[in-house]
Amino acid sequence: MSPTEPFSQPRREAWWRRMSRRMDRASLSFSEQVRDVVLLRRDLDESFWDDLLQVLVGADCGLPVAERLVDRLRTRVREERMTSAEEALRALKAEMLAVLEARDRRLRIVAVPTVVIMVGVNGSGKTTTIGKLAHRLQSEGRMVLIAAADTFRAAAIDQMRLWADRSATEVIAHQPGGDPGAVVYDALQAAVARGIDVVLVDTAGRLHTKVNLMAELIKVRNVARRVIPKAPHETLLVIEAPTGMNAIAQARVFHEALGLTGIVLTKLDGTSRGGTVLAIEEDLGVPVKLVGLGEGIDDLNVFDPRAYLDALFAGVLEAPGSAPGPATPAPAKPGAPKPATPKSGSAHR
Ligand SMILES: Nc1nc2c(ncn2[C@@H]2O[C@H](COP(=O)(O)OP(=O)(O)OP(=O)(O)O)[C@@H](O)[C@H]2O)c(=O)[nH]1
Ligand SMILES: [Mg+2]
Repeated sequence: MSPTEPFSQPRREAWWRRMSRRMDRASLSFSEQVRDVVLLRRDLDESFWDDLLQVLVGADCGLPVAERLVDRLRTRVREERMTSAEEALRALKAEMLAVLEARDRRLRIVAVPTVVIMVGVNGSGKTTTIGKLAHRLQSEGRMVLIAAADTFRAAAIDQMRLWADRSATEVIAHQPGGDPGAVVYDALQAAVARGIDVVLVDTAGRLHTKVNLMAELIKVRNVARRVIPKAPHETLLVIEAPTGMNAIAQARVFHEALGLTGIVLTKLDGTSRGGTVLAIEEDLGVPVKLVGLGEGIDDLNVFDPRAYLDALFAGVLEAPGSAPGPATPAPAKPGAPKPATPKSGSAHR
Protein backbone atom coordinates (compact mmCIF):
# COMPACT_ATOMS: atom_id res chain seq x y z
CA MET A 1 0.00 0.00 0.00
CA SER A 2 1.48 3.31 -1.00
CA PRO A 3 1.47 6.03 1.64
CA THR A 4 -0.90 8.09 -0.47
CA GLU A 5 -3.35 5.31 -1.26
CA PRO A 6 -5.40 4.61 1.82
CA PHE A 7 -7.85 2.09 0.48
CA SER A 8 -6.94 -1.32 -0.81
CA GLN A 9 -8.02 -2.52 -4.26
CA PRO A 10 -10.15 -5.67 -3.62
CA ARG A 11 -12.21 -3.85 -1.06
CA ARG A 12 -12.71 -1.00 -3.50
CA GLU A 13 -14.08 -3.28 -6.20
CA ALA A 14 -16.65 -4.91 -3.96
CA TRP A 15 -17.65 -1.53 -2.65
CA TRP A 16 -18.17 -0.09 -6.09
CA ARG A 17 -20.32 -3.04 -7.11
CA ARG A 18 -22.50 -2.20 -4.16
CA MET A 19 -22.42 1.40 -5.20
CA SER A 20 -23.62 0.72 -8.72
CA ARG A 21 -26.80 -0.58 -7.11
CA ARG A 22 -27.13 2.47 -4.91
CA MET A 23 -26.55 4.75 -7.85
CA ASP A 24 -29.81 3.43 -9.28
CA ARG A 25 -31.33 6.83 -9.66
CA ALA A 26 -28.34 8.39 -11.33
CA SER A 27 -27.75 5.51 -13.68
CA LEU A 28 -31.44 4.97 -14.37
CA SER A 29 -32.06 8.55 -15.27
CA PHE A 30 -28.90 8.83 -17.34
CA SER A 31 -29.18 5.45 -19.02
CA GLU A 32 -32.89 5.76 -19.74
CA GLN A 33 -32.34 9.07 -21.41
CA VAL A 34 -29.42 7.75 -23.38
CA ARG A 35 -31.40 4.70 -24.39
CA ASP A 36 -34.50 6.61 -25.39
CA VAL A 37 -32.84 9.49 -27.12
CA VAL A 38 -29.78 7.90 -28.57
CA LEU A 39 -30.01 4.16 -28.96
CA LEU A 40 -33.41 4.14 -30.66
CA ARG A 41 -32.01 6.33 -33.41
CA ARG A 42 -30.37 4.61 -36.34
CA ASP A 43 -28.25 7.30 -37.96
CA LEU A 44 -25.45 9.30 -36.46
CA ASP A 45 -26.86 12.49 -37.96
CA GLU A 46 -27.04 16.08 -36.69
CA SER A 47 -30.07 15.41 -34.49
CA PHE A 48 -28.24 12.48 -32.88
CA TRP A 49 -25.45 14.81 -31.79
CA ASP A 50 -27.91 17.48 -30.61
CA ASP A 51 -29.76 14.95 -28.51
CA LEU A 52 -26.58 13.51 -27.06
CA LEU A 53 -25.44 16.99 -26.07
CA GLN A 54 -28.77 17.55 -24.31
CA VAL A 55 -28.52 14.29 -22.40
CA LEU A 56 -25.04 15.19 -21.18
CA VAL A 57 -26.09 18.69 -20.14
CA GLY A 58 -29.18 17.20 -18.43
CA ALA A 59 -26.88 14.89 -16.44
CA ASP A 60 -25.06 17.99 -15.19
CA CYS A 61 -21.85 17.55 -17.14
CA GLY A 62 -21.92 21.28 -17.78
CA LEU A 63 -22.11 22.77 -21.27
CA PRO A 64 -18.34 23.21 -21.87
CA VAL A 65 -17.60 19.58 -20.92
CA ALA A 66 -20.60 18.27 -22.87
CA GLU A 67 -19.58 20.22 -25.97
CA ARG A 68 -16.02 19.09 -25.78
CA LEU A 69 -17.03 15.45 -25.32
CA VAL A 70 -19.42 15.60 -28.27
CA ASP A 71 -16.81 17.32 -30.46
CA ARG A 72 -14.18 14.74 -29.66
CA LEU A 73 -16.65 11.95 -30.21
CA ARG A 74 -17.72 13.27 -33.60
CA THR A 75 -14.11 13.32 -34.74
CA ARG A 76 -13.56 9.81 -33.48
CA VAL A 77 -16.72 8.49 -35.09
CA ARG A 78 -15.61 10.00 -38.40
CA GLU A 79 -12.03 8.80 -38.16
CA GLU A 80 -12.90 5.31 -36.99
CA ARG A 81 -15.85 5.09 -39.39
CA MET A 82 -18.35 4.13 -36.70
CA THR A 83 -21.89 3.69 -37.92
CA SER A 84 -23.98 2.60 -34.93
CA ALA A 85 -25.15 4.56 -31.90
CA GLU A 86 -23.88 1.77 -29.67
CA GLU A 87 -20.35 2.09 -31.01
CA ALA A 88 -20.53 5.84 -30.49
CA LEU A 89 -21.74 5.35 -26.94
CA ARG A 90 -18.87 3.00 -26.13
CA ALA A 91 -16.51 5.61 -27.47
CA LEU A 92 -18.25 8.26 -25.33
CA LYS A 93 -17.70 6.18 -22.22
CA ALA A 94 -14.04 5.77 -23.19
CA GLU A 95 -13.69 9.52 -23.70
CA MET A 96 -15.24 10.24 -20.30
CA LEU A 97 -12.91 7.70 -18.74
CA ALA A 98 -9.88 9.32 -20.35
CA VAL A 99 -10.90 12.72 -18.93
CA LEU A 100 -11.49 11.31 -15.44
CA GLU A 101 -8.41 9.10 -15.34
CA ALA A 102 -6.12 11.99 -16.20
CA ARG A 103 -6.39 13.35 -12.64
CA ASP A 104 -4.43 12.28 -9.59
CA ARG A 105 -7.03 11.50 -6.95
CA ARG A 106 -4.88 10.07 -4.20
CA LEU A 107 -5.25 11.48 -0.75
CA ARG A 108 -1.90 13.04 0.04
CA ILE A 109 -0.88 11.45 3.29
CA VAL A 110 2.63 12.76 2.93
CA ALA A 111 3.79 13.96 6.34
CA VAL A 112 3.56 12.98 10.00
CA PRO A 113 1.21 14.45 10.93
CA THR A 114 -0.75 15.02 7.75
CA VAL A 115 -3.42 17.66 8.34
CA VAL A 116 -6.75 17.31 6.52
CA ILE A 117 -9.30 20.12 6.85
CA MET A 118 -12.90 19.45 5.87
CA VAL A 119 -14.93 22.49 4.77
CA GLY A 120 -18.32 23.08 3.18
CA VAL A 121 -21.80 24.49 3.50
CA ASN A 122 -24.15 23.42 6.28
CA GLY A 123 -25.18 19.80 6.31
CA SER A 124 -23.03 18.73 3.36
CA GLY A 125 -21.56 15.79 5.30
CA LYS A 126 -18.29 17.05 6.82
CA THR A 127 -18.66 15.47 10.25
CA THR A 128 -19.97 12.20 8.84
CA THR A 129 -17.12 12.05 6.31
CA ILE A 130 -14.55 12.62 9.06
CA GLY A 131 -16.14 9.82 11.10
CA LYS A 132 -15.95 7.44 8.14
CA LEU A 133 -12.44 8.51 7.15
CA ALA A 134 -11.11 8.15 10.70
CA HIS A 135 -12.50 4.63 10.80
CA ARG A 136 -10.92 3.78 7.45
CA LEU A 137 -7.52 5.22 8.25
CA GLN A 138 -7.43 3.64 11.72
CA SER A 139 -8.41 0.25 10.35
CA GLU A 140 -5.48 0.49 7.95
CA GLY A 141 -3.09 1.06 10.80
CA ARG A 142 -2.75 4.84 10.90
CA MET A 143 -3.01 6.82 14.12
CA VAL A 144 -5.70 9.46 13.73
CA LEU A 145 -6.68 12.44 15.85
CA ILE A 146 -9.77 14.56 15.28
CA ALA A 147 -9.93 18.31 15.93
CA ALA A 148 -13.54 19.25 16.71
CA ALA A 149 -13.23 22.79 15.36
CA ASP A 150 -16.96 23.21 14.77
CA THR A 151 -17.52 25.19 17.93
CA PHE A 152 -20.49 27.05 16.49
CA ARG A 153 -23.20 24.49 17.15
CA ALA A 154 -23.32 23.10 20.69
CA ALA A 155 -24.31 19.64 19.44
CA ALA A 156 -21.54 19.51 16.84
CA ILE A 157 -18.87 18.39 19.32
CA ASP A 158 -21.06 15.59 20.66
CA GLN A 159 -21.91 14.52 17.13
CA MET A 160 -18.21 14.37 16.26
CA ARG A 161 -17.46 12.42 19.45
CA LEU A 162 -20.17 9.86 18.69
CA TRP A 163 -18.62 9.22 15.30
CA ALA A 164 -15.08 9.13 16.70
CA ASP A 165 -16.10 6.59 19.37
CA ARG A 166 -17.03 4.14 16.67
CA SER A 167 -13.42 3.92 15.54
CA ALA A 168 -11.92 4.64 18.98
CA THR A 169 -10.40 7.85 17.64
CA GLU A 170 -9.46 10.55 20.09
CA VAL A 171 -11.08 13.97 19.74
CA ILE A 172 -9.56 17.27 20.82
CA ALA A 173 -12.37 19.68 21.67
CA HIS A 174 -12.99 22.90 23.56
CA GLN A 175 -16.22 24.39 24.84
CA PRO A 176 -19.01 25.25 22.36
CA GLY A 177 -18.64 28.87 21.32
CA GLY A 178 -14.86 28.73 21.65
CA ASP A 179 -12.27 29.76 19.08
CA PRO A 180 -11.94 27.11 16.34
CA GLY A 181 -8.34 28.22 15.75
CA ALA A 182 -7.43 27.41 19.35
CA VAL A 183 -8.85 23.87 18.98
CA VAL A 184 -6.74 23.30 15.88
CA TYR A 185 -3.65 24.71 17.59
CA ASP A 186 -4.05 22.32 20.53
CA ALA A 187 -4.83 19.35 18.31
CA LEU A 188 -1.77 19.88 16.12
CA GLN A 189 0.53 20.33 19.09
CA ALA A 190 -0.81 17.10 20.58
CA ALA A 191 -0.39 15.36 17.22
CA VAL A 192 3.23 16.43 16.90
CA ALA A 193 4.00 15.39 20.49
CA ARG A 194 2.41 11.95 20.03
CA GLY A 195 3.55 11.11 16.49
CA ILE A 196 -0.01 11.01 15.13
CA ASP A 197 -0.23 10.15 11.41
CA VAL A 198 -3.33 12.09 10.37
CA VAL A 199 -5.25 14.97 11.97
CA LEU A 200 -8.79 15.41 10.65
CA VAL A 201 -10.21 18.88 11.27
CA ASP A 202 -14.01 19.26 11.40
CA THR A 203 -15.22 22.80 10.74
CA ALA A 204 -18.61 24.47 11.10
CA GLY A 205 -20.81 24.58 8.03
CA ARG A 206 -20.89 27.97 6.40
CA LEU A 207 -22.46 29.62 3.43
CA HIS A 208 -19.79 30.58 0.93
CA THR A 209 -21.46 33.97 0.61
CA LYS A 210 -20.68 34.97 4.23
CA VAL A 211 -17.38 36.82 3.94
CA ASN A 212 -16.64 36.87 7.69
CA LEU A 213 -17.15 33.12 7.96
CA MET A 214 -14.84 32.47 5.05
CA ALA A 215 -12.27 34.69 6.79
CA GLU A 216 -12.64 32.53 9.90
CA LEU A 217 -11.58 29.49 7.87
CA ILE A 218 -8.52 31.32 6.57
CA LYS A 219 -7.65 32.13 10.16
CA VAL A 220 -7.96 28.47 11.17
CA ARG A 221 -5.67 27.55 8.30
CA ASN A 222 -3.13 30.15 9.36
CA VAL A 223 -3.17 28.92 12.94
CA ALA A 224 -2.47 25.41 11.67
CA ARG A 225 0.56 26.76 9.80
CA ARG A 226 1.97 28.24 12.97
CA VAL A 227 2.38 24.67 14.28
CA ILE A 228 3.04 22.87 10.99
CA PRO A 229 4.23 25.22 8.23
CA LYS A 230 3.11 22.96 5.37
CA ALA A 231 -0.37 22.39 6.81
CA PRO A 232 -2.99 21.74 5.69
CA HIS A 233 -1.83 18.98 3.36
CA GLU A 234 -5.37 18.44 2.21
CA THR A 235 -8.21 20.97 2.17
CA LEU A 236 -11.28 19.03 1.13
CA LEU A 237 -14.55 20.65 0.14
CA VAL A 238 -17.52 18.46 0.99
CA ILE A 239 -20.31 18.83 -1.54
CA GLU A 240 -23.64 17.06 -1.68
CA ALA A 241 -23.97 15.46 -5.10
CA PRO A 242 -27.67 16.41 -5.38
CA THR A 243 -26.68 20.09 -5.35
CA GLY A 244 -25.80 19.66 -9.01
CA MET A 245 -24.48 22.65 -10.91
CA ASN A 246 -25.07 25.06 -7.99
CA ALA A 247 -22.17 23.34 -6.29
CA ILE A 248 -19.82 24.99 -8.75
CA ALA A 249 -20.52 28.50 -7.46
CA GLN A 250 -19.92 27.30 -3.88
CA ALA A 251 -16.77 25.48 -4.82
CA ARG A 252 -15.28 28.47 -6.63
CA VAL A 253 -15.54 30.67 -3.53
CA PHE A 254 -14.05 28.04 -1.21
CA HIS A 255 -11.29 27.41 -3.74
CA GLU A 256 -10.42 31.09 -4.04
CA ALA A 257 -10.28 31.50 -0.25
CA LEU A 258 -8.43 28.33 0.67
CA GLY A 259 -6.92 26.65 -2.37
CA LEU A 260 -8.78 23.34 -2.31
CA THR A 261 -6.84 20.15 -2.92
CA GLY A 262 -9.82 17.86 -3.35
CA ILE A 263 -13.56 17.39 -3.30
CA VAL A 264 -15.63 14.90 -1.32
CA LEU A 265 -18.89 14.19 -3.10
CA THR A 266 -21.46 12.93 -0.60
CA LYS A 267 -24.98 11.54 -0.94
CA LEU A 268 -24.23 10.09 -4.34
CA ASP A 269 -26.73 7.42 -3.28
CA GLY A 270 -29.68 9.72 -3.75
CA THR A 271 -29.17 11.72 -6.90
CA SER A 272 -29.80 11.71 -10.60
CA ARG A 273 -27.03 14.23 -11.12
CA GLY A 274 -24.48 11.82 -12.48
CA GLY A 275 -22.26 14.18 -14.42
CA THR A 276 -21.49 16.71 -11.70
CA VAL A 277 -18.06 15.17 -11.17
CA LEU A 278 -16.99 16.14 -14.68
CA ALA A 279 -18.38 19.66 -14.42
CA ILE A 280 -16.77 20.47 -11.08
CA GLU A 281 -13.40 19.10 -12.06
CA GLU A 282 -13.43 20.94 -15.35
CA ASP A 283 -14.37 24.24 -13.75
CA LEU A 284 -12.01 24.12 -10.77
CA GLY A 285 -9.29 21.77 -11.86
CA VAL A 286 -9.68 20.13 -8.44
CA PRO A 287 -10.20 16.35 -8.33
CA VAL A 288 -13.02 14.49 -6.61
CA LYS A 289 -11.04 12.32 -4.20
CA LEU A 290 -13.65 10.67 -2.02
CA VAL A 291 -17.30 9.81 -2.41
CA GLY A 292 -19.97 9.12 0.18
CA LEU A 293 -22.74 6.70 -0.61
CA GLY A 294 -24.73 6.42 2.57
CA GLU A 295 -24.84 7.10 6.28
CA GLY A 296 -22.95 4.00 7.42
CA ILE A 297 -19.37 3.99 8.63
CA ASP A 298 -18.19 2.02 5.57
CA ASP A 299 -20.00 4.19 3.04
CA LEU A 300 -16.98 6.20 1.98
CA ASN A 301 -14.46 5.38 -0.68
CA VAL A 302 -11.94 6.79 -3.10
CA PHE A 303 -13.44 7.95 -6.35
CA ASP A 304 -12.91 5.24 -8.95
CA PRO A 305 -13.65 6.62 -12.45
CA ARG A 306 -14.01 3.27 -14.16
CA ALA A 307 -16.45 1.87 -11.63
CA TYR A 308 -18.33 5.18 -11.56
CA LEU A 309 -18.83 5.12 -15.33
CA ASP A 310 -19.81 1.45 -15.25
CA ALA A 311 -22.47 2.39 -12.71
CA LEU A 312 -23.61 5.37 -14.76
CA PHE A 313 -23.87 3.44 -18.02
CA ALA A 314 -25.35 0.33 -16.37
CA GLY A 315 -28.35 -0.83 -18.36
CA VAL A 316 -27.10 0.79 -21.56
CA LEU A 317 -23.65 -0.73 -21.89
CA GLU A 318 -22.61 -3.73 -19.85
CA ALA A 319 -19.35 -3.26 -17.99
CA PRO A 320 -16.77 -5.60 -19.48
CA GLY A 321 -16.54 -8.80 -17.45
CA SER A 322 -19.16 -7.84 -14.88
CA ALA A 323 -22.65 -9.15 -14.46
CA PRO A 324 -25.09 -6.32 -13.75
CA GLY A 325 -26.33 -6.32 -10.18
CA PRO A 326 -30.01 -6.38 -9.29
CA ALA A 327 -31.63 -2.98 -9.06
CA THR A 328 -32.36 -3.43 -5.36
CA PRO A 329 -30.18 -2.48 -2.42
CA ALA A 330 -28.04 -5.25 -0.93
CA PRO A 331 -29.79 -6.89 2.03
CA ALA A 332 -28.56 -5.81 5.44
CA LYS A 333 -26.50 -8.40 7.28
CA PRO A 334 -28.75 -10.35 9.62
CA GLY A 335 -28.40 -9.11 13.14
CA ALA A 336 -26.29 -6.14 12.10
CA PRO A 337 -27.36 -3.16 14.18
CA LYS A 338 -28.29 -0.09 12.21
CA PRO A 339 -25.63 2.43 13.15
CA ALA A 340 -26.87 5.27 15.25
CA THR A 341 -26.25 8.13 12.88
CA PRO A 342 -25.77 11.34 14.77
CA LYS A 343 -27.89 13.90 13.00
CA SER A 344 -26.79 17.32 12.02
CA GLY A 345 -28.61 20.40 13.17
CA SER A 346 -27.55 22.21 10.01
CA ALA A 347 -28.24 25.64 11.43
CA HIS A 348 -27.50 28.25 8.82
CA ARG A 349 -25.86 31.37 10.01
N1 LIG B 1 -27.46 9.38 2.20
C1 LIG B 1 -26.34 9.95 2.64
N2 LIG B 1 -26.40 10.77 3.71
C2 LIG B 1 -25.27 11.35 4.14
C3 LIG B 1 -24.01 11.14 3.50
N3 LIG B 1 -23.08 11.87 4.15
C4 LIG B 1 -23.72 12.51 5.16
N4 LIG B 1 -25.04 12.21 5.16
C5 LIG B 1 -26.09 12.70 6.06
O1 LIG B 1 -26.20 14.10 5.91
C6 LIG B 1 -26.56 14.73 7.14
C7 LIG B 1 -25.59 15.84 7.46
O2 LIG B 1 -24.31 15.27 7.69
P1 LIG B 1 -23.22 15.96 8.62
O3 LIG B 1 -22.01 15.11 8.55
O4 LIG B 1 -23.77 16.30 9.95
O5 LIG B 1 -22.98 17.29 7.78
P2 LIG B 1 -22.05 18.54 8.20
O6 LIG B 1 -21.49 19.05 6.92
O7 LIG B 1 -21.09 18.14 9.24
O8 LIG B 1 -23.15 19.53 8.77
P3 LIG B 1 -22.88 20.91 9.61
O9 LIG B 1 -21.83 20.61 10.62
O10 LIG B 1 -24.22 21.22 10.20
O11 LIG B 1 -22.47 21.92 8.60
C8 LIG B 1 -26.55 13.62 8.19
O12 LIG B 1 -27.88 13.21 8.41
C9 LIG B 1 -25.75 12.50 7.53
O13 LIG B 1 -26.10 11.23 7.98
C10 LIG B 1 -23.99 10.24 2.34
O14 LIG B 1 -22.97 10.02 1.69
N5 LIG B 1 -25.19 9.70 1.95
MG1 LIG C 1 -20.71 19.00 11.07
